[in-house]
Amino acid sequence: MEKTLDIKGMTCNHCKQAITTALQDLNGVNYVVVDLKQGKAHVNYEEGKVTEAQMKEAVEDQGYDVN
Ligand SMILES: [Cu+2]
Repeated sequence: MEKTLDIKGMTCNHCKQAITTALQDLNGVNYVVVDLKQGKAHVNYEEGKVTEAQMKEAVEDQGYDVN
C-alpha cells in the first residue's frame, strides 16, 4: 500500500531526515520518500500492520503538522 501525507513545517534536510526516520521506525512501514519542496511524505507500508493515524502521530511527535 502507498500513502502520501501532506506535512507542514518542513524547512530543511534535518526536517526531512527526522520525518523519514520517524516513519521508517514504525512497524509495517517498508520505505519512505520525503519530498521537502512539496511538503509530502510518500509511505509504502503493509496494510493491517500500521495505520494512517500512527503515521500521523509519528510525524506530529517530531513537531510537524499533517493534513
Ligand atoms: Cu529543518
